Amino acid sequence: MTTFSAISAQLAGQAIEVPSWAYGNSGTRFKVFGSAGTPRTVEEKIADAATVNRFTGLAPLVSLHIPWDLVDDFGALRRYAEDLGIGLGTINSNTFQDDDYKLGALTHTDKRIRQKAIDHHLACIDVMDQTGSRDLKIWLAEGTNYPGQGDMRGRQDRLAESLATIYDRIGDDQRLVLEYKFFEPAFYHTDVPDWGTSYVQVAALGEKAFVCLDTGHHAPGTNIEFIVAQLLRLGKLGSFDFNSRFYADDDLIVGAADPFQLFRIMVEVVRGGGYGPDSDVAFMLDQCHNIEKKIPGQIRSVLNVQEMTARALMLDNAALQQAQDEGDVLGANEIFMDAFYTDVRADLAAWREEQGLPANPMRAYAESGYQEQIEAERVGGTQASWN
Ligand code: PSV
Ligand code: MN
Ligand code: MN
Repeated sequence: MTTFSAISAQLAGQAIEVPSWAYGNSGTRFKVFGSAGTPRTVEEKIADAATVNRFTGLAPLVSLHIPWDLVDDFGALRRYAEDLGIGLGTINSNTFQDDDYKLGALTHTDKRIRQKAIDHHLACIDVMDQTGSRDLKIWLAEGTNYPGQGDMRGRQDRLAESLATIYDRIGDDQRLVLEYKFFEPAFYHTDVPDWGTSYVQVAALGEKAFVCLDTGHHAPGTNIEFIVAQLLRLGKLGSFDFNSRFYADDDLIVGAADPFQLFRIMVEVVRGGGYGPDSDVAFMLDQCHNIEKKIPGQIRSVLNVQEMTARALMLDNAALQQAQDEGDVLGANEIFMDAFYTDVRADLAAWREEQGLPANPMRAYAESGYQEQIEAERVGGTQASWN
C-alpha cells in the first residue's frame, strides 16, 4: 500500500468551501433552536468561516447565499474577507422563499414570474463580479405535488430557455452549476431531479455550465460514486455539496453517517482527475448544525473530508488494477478495503504540525477561547433562514 509520506504533499492544496448558512441558526420544520454566539451579520459569518480556516488550513473560501447574505457593498465585503485570510466563493441563488414562486420560478407558466426569477440570477452574477466569485450555483425548488398538476415536458422547455438567458450573462471566468434533488419541497416531480437532467440542461448551455452533486440529494442506496465517475468522464462535474444523511436531505456532517461512502466518492474523484491543482471541481459543504456548535461542526466536517481524501490517495492503484485485470474479485476488494481501513489520524496530526497548523484542530479550537468570546459578544444571532 502507498504510504502516508508518499501522498502527504498532495494534501497541501486541499480546499473545501464552507457555506455561510452553516453558521446561522437552523433546525427542523418543528423548531429552530437558538444558540449562543450565532453571527448577527454577514461579516460575523465570514469571521467564523475564517476561524475554521485558521485552525485547519482547509477552508479558504466561504460561499454566500443571496439574499440571505445581501450587503450594500460586496467589494468591501470581499476586502473584509481577504483581510481575514479567506475569499468569497460560490454565490447561491434563491427562488424558493417568495410567494410568486409557489408554482415555479424558472419554469413558471407566467412570463412575468419567469423573468423575475431570471433577473434574480442576473443580480447574483452582478454580485459575483464584485466578490470575484467563480461559480453561480442554482438549486431549484420547483416541481409539482400531484400528477397532472403541471406539464412536466413544458416545464423542462421553459427551464432550458430561462437557463440559457442566465447563461448568456455568465462571464468568461465564471461558471454556472446546476444542482439536482430528487424530492422536496416538491414531492411528485421536481424539475431537476437527477444528475441526468442536470447534465442534459447544462450540456445544452455550453462549456461554462456544470453539474453540482449534493451528496444528500439521492434516493437511499444510490451509488453516488458511480455518478461522480460518470460526470468526471464527461467533464461536467462542477462541484460538490458535501453533507451526510441517514434518511432524506438530512444535511448532517459529511462523513458522519457513512465514512465509507465518502471514501468511495473520494476514490472516484482522485481516479477521475477531480482532485489536485489541475482540477476545477469545487468541494463545498452544504450543511446545517441544528444541535451541535456550528464552528466545531464545520471543523469536524473539513477534517472528515481531509481524512478520507488521504485514505483515497493511499489506495494502491497499480495493485488494484492488476487484481481487476486478473479477475481477482476478492483480492481487488481487499486492496480497496485496506486503504479504507488505514487509520491516518496520527500521520495527519504530525503533518499538520509540520505545516504550522494545530495537530488537533478540534481541541485547539476548544482551547482557543473563540467560542466563549463570540458567546459573550454576540447577542441575538440570526437564523440561517430556511429550515
Ligand atoms: C436545499 O435542499 C438546499 O440544501 C440545496 O441543497 C441548496 O444547495 C441549499 O439548500 C442552499 O440553497
Ligand atoms: Mn445543496
Ligand atoms: Mn439540500
